[in-house]
Amino acid sequence: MPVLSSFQRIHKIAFSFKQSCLHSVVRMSTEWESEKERLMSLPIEEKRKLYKSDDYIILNRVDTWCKYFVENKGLEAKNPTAEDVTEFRKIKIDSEKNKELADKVSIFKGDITKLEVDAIVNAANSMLKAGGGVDGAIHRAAGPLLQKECNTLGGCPTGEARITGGYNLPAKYVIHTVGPQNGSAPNLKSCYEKSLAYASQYNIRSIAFPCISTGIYGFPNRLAAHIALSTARKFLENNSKMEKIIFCTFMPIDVDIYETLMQMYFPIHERNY
Ligand code: AR6
Repeated sequence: MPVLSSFQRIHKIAFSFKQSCLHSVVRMSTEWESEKERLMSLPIEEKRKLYKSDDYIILNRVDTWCKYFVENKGLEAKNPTAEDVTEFRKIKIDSEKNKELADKVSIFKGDITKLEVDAIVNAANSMLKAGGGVDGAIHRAAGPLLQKECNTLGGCPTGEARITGGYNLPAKYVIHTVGPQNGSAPNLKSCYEKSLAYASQYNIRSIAFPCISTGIYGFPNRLAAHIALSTARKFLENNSKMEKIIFCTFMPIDVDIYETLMQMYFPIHERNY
């Protein structure tokens, strides 16, 4: 056995320490990467066994806006205010597409983590660290590997979006977007645009949005709904591959606002506003 000098011994210890650090970094990143890859290729029946709860909701159990409108009598009596009409008139809609698009949007009342869609959007913070509200619910349902993947992304600025796997969620992907805390309408619009911009690259045909920024970040609910609906309307007019955009309303106030404003942005009957 060769006799090592003290310099060689120190060098050897330092080398093996470096190797073990490298190994643990590689092992940590491999854990979420390989699980993400495995889940993406699992047959749906196998994947369903991993969901945290059995009460997941498949896409065609979420009524289209058209069906919702017909089945919920009395929605027509919900009239927009004069300010709603002014806000709505800021975009020009292609009314030829009204009928087609009314089948491509939905209001869903409840927990976004239950939806088996291609992507759900998370109202995240700029550090992409699990917080409260919908963010907390998504991280709890997805499991700890979601945070591990988020940790590799280097955060996300306000108005931007980042995409990760959905892990134990019924949704294939989570798109994390950071809403404004100062009421900035352009930043909120950008959250919706940047989230939708992932659709073509990741072949996302169905996506569900919570009411971004309207909880802890305090954005006014009604203006937030106008921004969500107008951005979704313009996106759908120009992207025929998107099959379903779901507006996930969790609070009664948002249900009421969306039921009113959807009638302008996605009219079922021709009405001029
Ligand atoms: N499913 C759908 N919507 C939900 C759920 C759920 N399970 N839980 C809450 N909401 P918020 P923000 C609704 O506060 O305002 C976090 O700590 C909620 O009722 O979740 O963008 C992040 O880490 C409201 O309508 O998001 C950030 O620090 C909407 O989701 C910060 O909060 C958004 O409320 C982001 O604040």
